[in-house]
Amino acid sequence: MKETEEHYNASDIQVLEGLEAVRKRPGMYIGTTDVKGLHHLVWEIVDNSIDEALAGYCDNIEIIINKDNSITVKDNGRGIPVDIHKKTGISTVETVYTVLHAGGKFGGGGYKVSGGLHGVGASVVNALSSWVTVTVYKNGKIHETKFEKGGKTVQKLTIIGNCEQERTGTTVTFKPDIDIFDTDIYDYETLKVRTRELAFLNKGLRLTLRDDRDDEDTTGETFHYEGGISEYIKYLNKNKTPIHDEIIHLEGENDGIIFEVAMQYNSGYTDNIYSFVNNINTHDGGTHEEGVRRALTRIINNYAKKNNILKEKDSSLTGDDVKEGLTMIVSCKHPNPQFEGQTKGRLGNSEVRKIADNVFAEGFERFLMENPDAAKIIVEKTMTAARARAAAKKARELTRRKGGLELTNQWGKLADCSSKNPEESEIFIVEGDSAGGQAKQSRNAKTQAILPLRGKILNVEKARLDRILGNEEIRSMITAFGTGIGEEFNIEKLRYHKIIIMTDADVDGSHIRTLLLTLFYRFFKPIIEKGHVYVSQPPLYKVTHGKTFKFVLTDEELEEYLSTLPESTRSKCIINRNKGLGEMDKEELCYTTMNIEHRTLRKITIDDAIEADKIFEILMGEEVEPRRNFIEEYAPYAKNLDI
Ligand code: 1YM
Repeated sequence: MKETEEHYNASDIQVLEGLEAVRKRPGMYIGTTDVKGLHHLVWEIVDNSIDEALAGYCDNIEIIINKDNSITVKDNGRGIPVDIHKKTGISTVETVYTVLHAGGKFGGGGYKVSGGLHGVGASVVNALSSWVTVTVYKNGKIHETKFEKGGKTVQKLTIIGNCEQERTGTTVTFKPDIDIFDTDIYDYETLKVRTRELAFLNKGLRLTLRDDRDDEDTTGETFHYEGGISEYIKYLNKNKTPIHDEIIHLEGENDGIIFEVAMQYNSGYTDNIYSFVNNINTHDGGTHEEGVRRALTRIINNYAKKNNILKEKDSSLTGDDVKEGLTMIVSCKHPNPQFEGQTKGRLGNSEVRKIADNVFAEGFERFLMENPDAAKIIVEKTMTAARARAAAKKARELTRRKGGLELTNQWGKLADCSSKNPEESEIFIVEGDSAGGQAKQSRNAKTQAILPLRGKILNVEKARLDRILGNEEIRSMITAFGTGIGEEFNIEKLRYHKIIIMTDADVDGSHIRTLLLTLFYRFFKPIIEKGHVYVSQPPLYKVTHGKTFKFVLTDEELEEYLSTLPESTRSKCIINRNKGLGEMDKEELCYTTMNIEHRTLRKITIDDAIEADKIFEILMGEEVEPRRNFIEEYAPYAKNLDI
C-alpha cells in the first residue's frame, strides 16, 4: 500500500478526484443510471472504435455480452497509443481511461466526429465500472492495463505477450458497477437496434453483436451495409409499397462537413424522416434537415411548373405536400456540432443549412431529369397530397360550422371535468357506453373527464386526414383534446395532461388500444413524446376468499399471491377473470382503475420511434404478409389470448 502511495503525484490525485465526481453525479455524464444509462456505457466505448473507423483505420467492431453481463468491445484499429503521455507521465491508454474528457484532446487532431449525447468517453465508463480491462495490440506486442472500483489503476500498462506484427486493435471489457446502476442486465434487442443503426450510418463498417450468456458457441449477428443509408431506406420501406424503384442517394462534402441523404417515396400518407449528426439521432431536426426540406419543396415546385404539371393558376406545393409517403434519412458528419434545445436534439450550426440545400438541390434536380418516369410519379403523388390537404381543410371548416370541432353545450357524450387547469385534468377514453356509464359514476368530477367511444375507431394507417375527420369517434377526441389536428395542431392547447386509454383486458380491448395508439402516433405524436398518453391497467382477476378479496393485475401476480396463502385456504378461493370493465361495480372500477391512489397506469413512450413506426406499419398497414409473420413469431409469447 505504502509503495503505491509513493507513486502518486499531484496529477494522480486530480485524476481520482475527477472520476470521483463522475461517481457522485453520474447523471451529469450519462443522463440516467437506469437501464438506459447502463446501455449508454456500451456506446461510449463503441464510439471510440467508430471514430477510428471514420479516420479510416478500422473496419471491424465486435460487441459481446459476456456471461457475467460484462461487455467486451473489440476493434481492429491502430490501438490506443501506448507511449508515455507527456502531460500525465503515464501511458496514453491509462490517461484516456482515467482523465476526465481526455478522449479527443490527446489524439493530435484526428477526425473525431462520434460521441454520445453527453460527449463523455472512456474515463466515464471506467469511473462507473467495478472493473475494466484494456488490451492494445500494437507493434507486435500485447499490452494490458486494468482498473477496479471506479477507475483505480490496479495494473499499469504491461506487455503480456507477443502478437503478429500486422495485428493492431483495441479490446475493452468492462463490468458496470451495480452500486451505481439500478440494473446490470443488458438487453440484447436494445443493443441490436443501435448496432444495426450504426452499421447503416457508417457504410462498409462491419459490426458484430454476440450474446454469450446462454451459449458461448454462438456466432452472433453481423451488420454490414456497403450501401449505407440507402440500405437503411430499403429496410424502413420493407413493409411499405415504394412508388418508384430507385432509392435516391446524394452525398457531398464541404469544409470537412460530410452530408448525405437517401430517400424513397411509398404509397402511404405519413412521412418517415430521420436525421442524424455524427451518428446521433437529431429528434428535433435542425439546420441539416431544414436545408433538405427547403430544397425538396423548391425543386419539386420548379420541376412541376417547368413541365407544365403545375399550372400558373395553381398554388404552390407546400412542405407538407412533398413529404407525404416520404421515407428519408439525412446524415451529417460534423467536426464541431452545436446541439440545441432542451434535449439537445436539434442541430444548430447555421452553415449546414446551405450545404444541405446545395448538395440536395443539385443532386435531386439531376435525378428528376435523368429519371422522368420516377419524377412523374413523385410529382403526381405530391399533387394528390395537395388536393387532399385542400379537401381536409374544407372538411374541417364544415365540421367547425356544424359545431363539431368546438366544445359546445350540445356536446352529449363527453362528461367533462370541472377543472380548467390542464395540469390536473385527465381524460379517460373508455371502450363502450356501459363502461363509459360506470366510469362517469366512479370518477372524480373535478379532475377526471370521461369520453366513451361507441364503435371501433377508423384505422388511420390506411386513411388520409380528410377521411379521418369524417370519423365521428375521432372528431370527438380531437374536440375534447382541444389541440386541433394537422396543420392546426397546437400542443399548448391540450386540455388534459393525462390522456388515459381504458379498454377491456381482452382481444377487442387491445385492438381498440392499438387503433388509438396508431392515431396518436401518426397525428398527435407530440402528446406521446411529451408523456401525456397512458394506458390504464384494470385488474385481470378478483380473488375472493371468505369475506376478503383482492384484485390482481397479471397472471404472475396471481400466482405470487396464491403462493402466499396456506394450501388449505388456496382451494377455497374463488378466482374471477375480469372480462370487461363494465362487469366491475362502480366502487370496484373506481378503486382499481381510476382512483389516483390505487390504480396502475402505464405511460406510453417512444423509446425508439423508428422501430415503433415499423411495428405500426406491420400491425396496421396495407401488407398482410408481414403481419402474418409478426403474429407467427410473437404468438407464443402472448399470454391471456382470449378468443
Ligand atoms: C474498444 C475501444 O478505444 N479504439 C481506439 C481508440 C483510439 C485510437 C484507436 C487511436 C486514436 C488516435 C491515434 C488519434 C484512441 N486514442 C486516443 C488517444 N476502442 C478504442 N482506437 N491512435 C489511436 O486519435 O490520433 C483516444 S481514443 F487520445 F490516445 F489518442
